[in-house]
Amino acid sequence: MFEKILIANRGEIALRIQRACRELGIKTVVVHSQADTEAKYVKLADESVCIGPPPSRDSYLNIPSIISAAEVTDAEAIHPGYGFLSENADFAERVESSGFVFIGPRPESIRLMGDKISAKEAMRKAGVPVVPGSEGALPEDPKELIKLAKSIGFPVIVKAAGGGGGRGMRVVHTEATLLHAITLTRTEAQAAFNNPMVYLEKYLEGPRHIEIQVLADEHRNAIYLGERDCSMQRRHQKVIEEAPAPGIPRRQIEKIGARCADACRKIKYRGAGTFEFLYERGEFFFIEMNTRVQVEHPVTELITGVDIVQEQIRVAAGLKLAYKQRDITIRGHAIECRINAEDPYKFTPSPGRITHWHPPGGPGIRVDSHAYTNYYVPPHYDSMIGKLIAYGDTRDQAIRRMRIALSEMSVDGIQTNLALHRELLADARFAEGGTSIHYLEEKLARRNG
Ligand code: MV4
Repeated sequence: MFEKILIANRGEIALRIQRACRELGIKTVVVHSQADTEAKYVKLADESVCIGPPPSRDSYLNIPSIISAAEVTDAEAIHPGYGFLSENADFAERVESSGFVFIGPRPESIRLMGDKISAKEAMRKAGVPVVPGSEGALPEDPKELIKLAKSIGFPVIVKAAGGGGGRGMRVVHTEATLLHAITLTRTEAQAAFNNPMVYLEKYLEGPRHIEIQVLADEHRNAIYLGERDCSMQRRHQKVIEEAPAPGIPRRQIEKIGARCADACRKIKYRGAGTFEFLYERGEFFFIEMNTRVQVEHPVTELITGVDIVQEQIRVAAGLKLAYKQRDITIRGHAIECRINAEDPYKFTPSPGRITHWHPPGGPGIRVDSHAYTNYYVPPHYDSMIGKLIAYGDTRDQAIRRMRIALSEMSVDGIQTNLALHRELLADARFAEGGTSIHYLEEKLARRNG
């Protein structure tokens, strides 16, 4: 096992990774920008290195500075967290060629999944059901494009191979608008991702976003840790996640989960990963794979008892997963509310000093946050300041515990989305479970007239 790990991230996930390291007896180095120098989670680390000015580009995305920090502190491995450099194959490669271990998949796996066309192709070949659509990149010939779209059936969606997470896509309802949409998406994709490749899919109009968590080691072991329902989102930002997904038969999860684990073995995947699916009319359709630990990993940890970050570290060190599939049982229900520093109506960031931070507690409550009274939320980064996670024997109990937690919690000095969470936890359709990816935006539109 490693003696010392460098954490190339900030905020709650930097603290989460520190906690995993500490439990494994590993020393930690945190790199930070000038905007995060005073944060308590930085002081909690065994060592810290300032790697640059506040803008991410100059600090958390600065590859040479991060590698130098690992060199001067004698760290053996680098954990990238989520966001920033976590899914940058070039970074993973530079980490390894500099003699450090990248805590994540091999660079080839990151690259394979980073290109959404090759990811889909690999998954289709590995027996994972994918959204119907074009096989590979689109041809140039307009006649062929129209023929292809017609064979898929309108509405279709044009997606950029270099996109993902909602970037670089366009829905097309009619033949008349198809060619222009493809041209536009190609141009945008070239500008945004330096890759003009686009592909076509059948557009699913009211799906749920269900994802499967997997873990794999270098000894041909791969397991799935059940699913998460991440349908409650606004503008591709998840707001509430939960596990298990309400109303989906267990045997169907077991079938798709086994396919995902199998695919991991086939592509020789290593580390934690998430298979993203759209779920509509009782069917799963693969769209993308994420090759990092995700924000919402705690709901899976609570229903399985597996520490996902510790497993990431174990498998990166070349050890076997601590679990076989038969060791994994799903117990209870967990819900996560993402707490953001933002305007409750306009959803614009609301950075500033937290004059009063009162987190909730009690049975079944977990708070993953680096915030505290007097913490200054810097304006340079994501507005998420923490996650409130409730666990219960049943979904009903998790909801009741979350409602209580939200009523106890208070944050002063900045604006937050706590009121939105209180509203959603009181929503009748949320209480039923199984809302589509459009539910929250439709609810907000109704509320605002
Ligand atoms: C889709 C889709 C409907 N049909 N693909 C958006 C994020 C990216 N990961 C894929 N996305 C979508 N792909 C087909 N064929 C609808 C979305 C989508 C979405 C997906 C997951 C979560 C939230 C979403 C919000 C809007 C659109």
